[in-house]
Amino acid sequence: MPKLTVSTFSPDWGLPTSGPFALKLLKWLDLANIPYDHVFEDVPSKGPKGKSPWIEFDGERIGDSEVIIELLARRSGFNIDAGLTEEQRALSHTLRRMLEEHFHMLLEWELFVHPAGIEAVRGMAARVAPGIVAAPVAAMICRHFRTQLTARGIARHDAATIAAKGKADLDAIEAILGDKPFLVASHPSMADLSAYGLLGPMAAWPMPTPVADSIKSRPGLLAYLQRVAEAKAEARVAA
Ligand SMILES: N[C@@H](CCC(=O)N[C@@H](CS)C(=O)NCC(=O)O)C(=O)O
Repeated sequence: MPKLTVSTFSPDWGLPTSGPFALKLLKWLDLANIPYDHVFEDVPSKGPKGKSPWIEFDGERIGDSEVIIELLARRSGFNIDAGLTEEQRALSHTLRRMLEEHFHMLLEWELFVHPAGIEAVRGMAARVAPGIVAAPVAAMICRHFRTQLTARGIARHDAATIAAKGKADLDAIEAILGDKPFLVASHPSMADLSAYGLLGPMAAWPMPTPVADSIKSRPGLLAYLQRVAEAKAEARVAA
């Protein structure tokens, strides 16, 4: 395999990166046993798609965790969902889309629009733009995401409706998980990596926000996230 460089947001909240899609990608690389150089970059607009994470691989800069994983899966031969039945693969895909396209908006809303999140972003901005520039940079970042979330529709709801939507997603994940170790099989699938990427940061961040607090109040879900975090490369052969 050619040399791989992975650019992600910096570590935070005890995680190797604060970025949900980056956290998912790093866990996938872990399970695939693919070595890489890790670069911390907190300005997503530097990436080829203006979003974090991205990679440099074989002379190319590539954005989007899904596109990256598909490419590296082809090159390495590691397809995390290969052993699943057609129905399990479809469920894994559906859960992943719910988490990455819907639940992600709730994460962003709690981080960039909820007052407790905005307070935390001020601290994070100090890393990128030290001194007196940090506060205006934080305000600009939060405005940017509020605009995006309004365009997507979610930020047009009141806070209680947004929290209810997040809790409904968590209820669905808990119900599908049941007593199983992972969401669709006895080993981690793509859905588990998405769940880890999207729920993991909220379970770990210290700010009191409604959906994050709801994750923290669900011991079964926390134990599950820990299982995904600790899953080893060999876990995939135990299908
Ligand atoms: N589909 C993309 C989503 C990446 C994404 O939304 N990244 C966010 C951070 S979690 C980002 O960089 N947002 C910056 C922006 O929207 O300006 C992936 O899978 O990598």
